[in-house]
Amino acid sequence: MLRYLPVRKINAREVLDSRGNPTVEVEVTVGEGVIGLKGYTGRAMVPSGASTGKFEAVELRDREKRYRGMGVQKAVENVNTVLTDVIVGENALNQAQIDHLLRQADGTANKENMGANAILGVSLAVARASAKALGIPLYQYLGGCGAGRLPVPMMNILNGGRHADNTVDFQEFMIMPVGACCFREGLEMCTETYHVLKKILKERGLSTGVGDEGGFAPDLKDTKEALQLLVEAVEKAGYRPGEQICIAMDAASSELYQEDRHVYHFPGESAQSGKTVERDTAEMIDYYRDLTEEFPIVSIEDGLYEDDFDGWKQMTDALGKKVQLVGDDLFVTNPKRLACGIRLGVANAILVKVNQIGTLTEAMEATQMALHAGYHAVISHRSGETEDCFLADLAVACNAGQIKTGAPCRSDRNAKYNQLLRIEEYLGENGWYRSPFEKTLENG
Ligand code: 2PG
Ligand code: MG
Repeated sequence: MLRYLPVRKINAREVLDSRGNPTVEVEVTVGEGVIGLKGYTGRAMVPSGASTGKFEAVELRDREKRYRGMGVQKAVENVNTVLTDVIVGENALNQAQIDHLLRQADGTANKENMGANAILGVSLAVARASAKALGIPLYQYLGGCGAGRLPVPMMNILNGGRHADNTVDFQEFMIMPVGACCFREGLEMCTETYHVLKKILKERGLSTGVGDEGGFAPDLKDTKEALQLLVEAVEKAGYRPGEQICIAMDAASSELYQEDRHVYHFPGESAQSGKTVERDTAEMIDYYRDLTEEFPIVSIEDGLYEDDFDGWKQMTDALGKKVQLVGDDLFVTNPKRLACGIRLGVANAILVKVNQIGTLTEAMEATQMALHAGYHAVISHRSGETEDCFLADLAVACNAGQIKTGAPCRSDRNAKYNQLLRIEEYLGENGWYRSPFEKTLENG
């Protein structure tokens, strides 16, 4: 049995992400020199957000002239010097210890010294190299023989907020193929709907240009118009809304929140209607109730401000039995913030983004904590992505049941869907796909 798989070499470089911003890529070589083993190299690339939560681990940027301050040469250097010194010689099979050492080398709670982008690159590449050395797929290395649940996609086909330059205030309008028999069929259903939506927009003279995550970004009157378009596209694609395909939204409401006045300002809706549109916490909750009564919405992410645990509690009490309430900026994949939310009965699901917390171990801990507490977990991309599809394997490894990774458009998004198609094929009869809302929907 292979017990010791030493890390031999680490090399980081600056590459580009899907938005044309620099990001960190790390290669880790393990095993060289151990009798009977050759060297195996694992590579990982780090994603990057736009609507970043204020409690996220720190993404280190150079803030120099090149790349308009967005360079990551300091993070790259941190990997190639300090982090390499700490990790070379360590056992790659002990991911928890690797991640512990990385955090220790940084020494801060939010990873601001080394940069979470530097730390995460090493953490993920170590896992990839280990899986390679063992000759097993990444999802199996991470999740063991119990890993087999293909996630239901939460597919963002209409973009707004910080991800597009249109008048749609909420950030993401997504479709979920809950009635599909398997992942492959779910992907098919969503992709057909996506193309139908494009046709509808075109016929109405609306823009078919896409936002950062590949969803369309037309100028619309308000949220209801976006939801109506989704329902229409689902129907015209030949599916039953609310039964075969449901709707999920990411309000990303921290972006709309005015801290000084405790209200949510809707700039697009205001511009379209010619009067200022603002909603306070109670009005936001009423608004969501109204929307969920009118449309087949099963999930709302970041419905309220990232630090308003009281408001979140009210929203959970009001809507939590009927709708999945996902904490993204609220929990920032941080086991400590999630534990607090679980204790208070706040939200009922977590969005898991590996770069929000900065190590694989902590991201997996947050996912397991959520699932054990009866919360849902959605494994998620960032709006700035790369061709790396680590999160597809992670979703299956954790049996999370849901993945959020954009529209079926742009290779950075499709890389994840394509990897899930492969995994479903590898798993064969050991793979399974089921709606995360089965019980909720049955119980009404
Ligand atoms: C979100 C994400 C991903 P960003 O808010 O959920 O869709 O966006 O990566 O910009 O934070
Ligand atoms: Mg979000």
